Amino acid sequence: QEQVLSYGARAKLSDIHPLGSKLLQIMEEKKSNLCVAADVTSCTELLALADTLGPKICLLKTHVDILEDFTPAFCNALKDLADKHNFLIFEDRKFADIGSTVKHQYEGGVYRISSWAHLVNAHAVPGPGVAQGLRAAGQALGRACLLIAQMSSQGSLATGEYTQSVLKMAEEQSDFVLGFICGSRITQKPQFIHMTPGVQMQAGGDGLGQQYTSPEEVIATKASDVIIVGRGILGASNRVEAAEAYRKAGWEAYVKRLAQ
Ligand code: 5BU
Repeated sequence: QEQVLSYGARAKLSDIHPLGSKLLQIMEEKKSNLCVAADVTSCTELLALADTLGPKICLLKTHVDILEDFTPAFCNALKDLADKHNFLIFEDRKFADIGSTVKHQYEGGVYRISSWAHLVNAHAVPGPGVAQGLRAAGQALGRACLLIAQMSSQGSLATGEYTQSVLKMAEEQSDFVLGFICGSRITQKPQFIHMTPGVQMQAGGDGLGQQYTSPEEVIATKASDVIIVGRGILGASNRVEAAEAYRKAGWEAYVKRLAQ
């Protein structure tokens, strides 16, 4: 029987990435393994979400390129809210090019992602250079990345041997890769943090390929660490109440898994 370590115990592991340790500490302190996917198109609405849901979440996930009124001031405001409510910011950019190009995309352009996002993610398709390019811009800033080992969408090609190769790539660059986007735990190494999108209380999909699994299934059965929830919360009439329901469900599933 495998030993399931608490988030707090994992935060103290000697070979954990400092940002991974920080995230696990936040999760333990706030009793939250909830990441909100803040998929709205206005900066004002996004900041309001960050302020109201901030106390309930460990992580806020953005798609900065869907904002219609992006300004650099928005990034500073978001950073302030992350400090105020003690959560980290994860830009779901899905970098997928050669190292040199992703380095530019990460630190430059209009968004200057490395200056405000604690975490980003990348596809492993280009090979190890994608993480090397990100590391060249992000490591000195204390940033880290997640590799996409599996996707929640129907017919995803990221399965089987591909997923295993992503794991190997992460192990070889664990000074910058602190975990995965995946549907279920892919390694028992407690240093790696597993995050799962495609989460709603009710099973189903969105008609465009998204497939949903419940918080309970994702955390207690699939042994992931973090639930990523967008429309399950954004589509509710009371978003704060919905976020609290997901936080509670995710946390109870974690407590159940710890007791197994
Ligand atoms: P939803 O509204 O809970 O379906 O939103 C899911 C979010 O997670 C959305 O921002 C997606 O871009 C993101 N996502 C995903 O759904 N599946 C994946 O495999 C990856 C990201 Br990687």
